[in-house]
Amino acid sequence: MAVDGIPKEVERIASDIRDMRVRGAGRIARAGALALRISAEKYSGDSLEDFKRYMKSVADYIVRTRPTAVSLPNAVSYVISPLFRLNVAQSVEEAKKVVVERANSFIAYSERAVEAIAEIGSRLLHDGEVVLTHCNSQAVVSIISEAFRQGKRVKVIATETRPLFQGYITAKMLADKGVEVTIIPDSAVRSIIKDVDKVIVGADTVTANGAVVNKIGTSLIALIARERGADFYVATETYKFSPYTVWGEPVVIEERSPAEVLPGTLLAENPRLKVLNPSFDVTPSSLVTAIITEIGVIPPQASFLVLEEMYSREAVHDTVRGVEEDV
Ligand code: RUB
Repeated sequence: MAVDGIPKEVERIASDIRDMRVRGAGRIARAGALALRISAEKYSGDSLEDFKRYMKSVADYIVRTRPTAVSLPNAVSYVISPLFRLNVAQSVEEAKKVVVERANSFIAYSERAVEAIAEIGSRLLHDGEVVLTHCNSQAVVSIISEAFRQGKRVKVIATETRPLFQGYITAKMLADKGVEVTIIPDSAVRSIIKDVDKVIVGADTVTANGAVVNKIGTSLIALIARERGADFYVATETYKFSPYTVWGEPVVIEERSPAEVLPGTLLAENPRLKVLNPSFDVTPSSLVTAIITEIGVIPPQASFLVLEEMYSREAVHDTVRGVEEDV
């Protein structure tokens, strides 16, 4: 639903996220930051209070597009919270400048983080190894691409990732670079795990207790990897760690349309059929070997420490409450 006064470009970004033309937690976060920057640049009023109210409504509108990846509220909060928490601006012009600078710095940080993850993660891969991945994660693709660039002949198994087949995107990205990739049905993971050295997946959210929320099916793959004794790595930027979980807020698992699972004609022919389409699941920290981040490879049990360092106890509280209450 659109909000009064929201620029067309921002409505377009929101619908791109909602309809998954922009997808993957990192890209979603950067799109959110860009939407806030465009909104600030296009604002033409001269009341600071009105500007803050407007930015808050844009922020809410953007965050509502997809509920699971915490990268989106974290990016939005990074961009606009100084206006509310620190009262940094005394005029609309100053406030706009703050939003534009924060959006730019978030986007630049996010891009550098993927490069750092590629560099760090590539050290974990060895020549000739077979890596299995699920869905399409920019962080994972960057690690495998970097290892391949260094001359390591890694082979990749990509799950097709039903119902929307993001595994095809991963396979195509890697095959285009020359990596040998095989696509398998999701249900074939247990049959082929004996050929796999390492599993690496991305993340939409990492909770304070080190659980990883990622594309539906990830937790089954983690169980299978554990059964076989294969390492199960998660590659993620630190802004996908959720400060909200420190305060006990549950991660909302997005439920998408039944039409993604069964064609509309079959649904119409079978009105008594029920379809569930949860988009993500939760892998407990006990199944995760390590998390590859831009600040290093950490045990999942260290997630709380990452959050504490990033936000500090007080700031975590502000992130959860500040923006909502101050407007
Ligand atoms: C994408 C998905 C990805 C993470 C990480 O789900 O689960 O593994 O978002 O991706 P969807 P990245 O296709 O539903 O958005 O590393 O690119 O942030």
